[in-house]
Amino acid sequence: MTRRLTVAQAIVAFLQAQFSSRDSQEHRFIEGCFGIFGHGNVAGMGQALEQNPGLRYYLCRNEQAMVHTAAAFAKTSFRLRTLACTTSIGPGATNMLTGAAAATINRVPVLLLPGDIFARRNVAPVLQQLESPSTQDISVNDCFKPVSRYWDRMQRPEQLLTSLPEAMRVLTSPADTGTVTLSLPQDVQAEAFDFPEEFFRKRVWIIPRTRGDKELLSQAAILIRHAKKPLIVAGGGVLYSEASRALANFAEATGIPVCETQAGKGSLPYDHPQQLGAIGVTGTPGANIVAREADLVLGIGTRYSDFTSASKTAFQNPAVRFININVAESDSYKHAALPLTGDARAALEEIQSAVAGYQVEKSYAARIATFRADWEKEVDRIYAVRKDPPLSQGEVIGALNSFTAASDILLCAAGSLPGDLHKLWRTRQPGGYHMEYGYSCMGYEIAGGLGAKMASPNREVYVMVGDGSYLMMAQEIVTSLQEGYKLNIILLDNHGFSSIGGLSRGCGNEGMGTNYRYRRGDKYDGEVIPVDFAANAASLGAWTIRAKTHDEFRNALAAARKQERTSVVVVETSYDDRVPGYASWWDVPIAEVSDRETVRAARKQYEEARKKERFFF
Ligand SMILES: Cc1ncc(C[n+]2csc(CCOP(=O)(O)OP(=O)(O)O)c2C)c(N)n1
Ligand SMILES: [Mg+2]
Repeated sequence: MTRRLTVAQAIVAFLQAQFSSRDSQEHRFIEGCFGIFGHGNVAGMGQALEQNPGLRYYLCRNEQAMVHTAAAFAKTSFRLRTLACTTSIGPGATNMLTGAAAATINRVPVLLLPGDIFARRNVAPVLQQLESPSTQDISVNDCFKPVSRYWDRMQRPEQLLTSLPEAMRVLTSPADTGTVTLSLPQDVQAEAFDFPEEFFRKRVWIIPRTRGDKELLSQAAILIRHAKKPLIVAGGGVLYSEASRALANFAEATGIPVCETQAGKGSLPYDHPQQLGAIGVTGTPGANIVAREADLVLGIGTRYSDFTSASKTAFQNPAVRFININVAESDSYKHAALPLTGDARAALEEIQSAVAGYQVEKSYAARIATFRADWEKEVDRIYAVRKDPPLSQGEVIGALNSFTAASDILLCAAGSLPGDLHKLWRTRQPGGYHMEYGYSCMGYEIAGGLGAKMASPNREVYVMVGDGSYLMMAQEIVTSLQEGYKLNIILLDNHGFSSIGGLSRGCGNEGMGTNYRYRRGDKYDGEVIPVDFAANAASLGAWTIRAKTHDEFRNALAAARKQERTSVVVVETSYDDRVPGYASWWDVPIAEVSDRETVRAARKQYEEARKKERFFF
């Protein structure tokens, strides 16, 4: 039995039949397909999607944004589902590159279907085609290779029969997942073929809870039993594995404190007795001091990015050893760790029985409790700041945190907000804190908020976005209105890049190019350029309100919550008022020579700090 379909029709039919399953919970894996049409896909993928609404089509406003939306949808779904994205050839395709990189770096599945130049070539160069004098076997879609975990080009219809299952394997593989790019030449999309009927049969991809090696597990148990100052670093893998309960059980039974990376934040509620909060460059004093002294670090589902490892200065105990629980072997072996390659939940359950009876010493437990209490006081202090307008960012975070419900989702990506939120946000439920900080991509916020809301329509989604990020990509407000998904957007207007301005000054410079001011001669030190963000968002159709004082901000939140459509609260915040860093460091190389004394001084400090960077063998 065969079914005669075009390549595009076959893709649409195949994707509808793919399901994922974990712990016997089944989900349709590809929930729909975003896309912007052009000559590279309108007659192929566009035709197929129009003819077969079983794979729901979503129109967005920008191709980069739709990849962020798909990634946020997948992240909110703990990687058990995602969305596909179709584009025309050329600029439509390459607009997705940034989103592709972000998804791969964050280890979340997205399926990209960019249109491509003619396989048959005779009419080349077509509009928007990249020509190369050395080969005809190249197009702009080759740029996706390094940012995809799987990349393929469909030159013949029957290639789908081997390529689509491979795409699904990668997308549903906890270890390999990321961006999958299937490049679709526009003539091939429209070509018919007799596909075997079984190809379209329902297929369930079981997402395994892989278990680690027994011998390594017993060695890990010995290391834990001998540890005096153990620390758990909870990364995104804890959430993706839905291992929060297992982590809480293990931490409670052993007393081992837990700190969290950006992706892992919310693994435990903020008020859990073993919760030490954020670790690393944007970490809390307790987590960073405990990390510095730890003799055993149990990293769970973490990639140990430089923000977590404080550029390899976080772990200073000369005798420190690592045990890494991770689905990806390349992560579980990091820092010369004892590798427990496998699923976080499965490994935690196994290791808990292997160390039954072990508990940290009372003095260590008491120290953890003190760090926790001190930190809660510090958060209360920052939340309680009351400034005349412009408000401090910390107080805006505090006001929003106390306004939101436990089940709400806070979403953010770039600027000075991620650091402040990592430290200050009191997360109450797994998934309540959604930070894209693998790529920290300006523009992810509103597009990502849409994906989170599509995945969790019953939870309120709060998007915090800086004025810089907003100006880069706000257009998906229109898509949220079109689809009837309400976002609560909080726009913090500090007239520029507070984060990078601070970084520039920290490197001994003056923050050139980080303020939104008029040019005066060589410098941007004229008046602030007035941008009416509320009018801008209103023009896109959002309900908008401006807030200047603390009370106005709280009232605005309450009014925005009552709205049925996407709302934007615009609040002016101080550019210079920053939440401090606590007991950590980040390696940003400073000019080795300069005629500025401030740069030379910063370089001197930098060279000193770098001495703490470690290798682990
Ligand atoms: C796409 C992209 N371009 C550049 C950067 C580098 N960068 C990081 S934060 C930032 C400024 C963000 O400005 P804004 O959103 O206003 O946040 P603020 O720093 O003021 O808190 C820049 C340019 C980035 N992360 N992403
Ligand atoms: Mg800003």
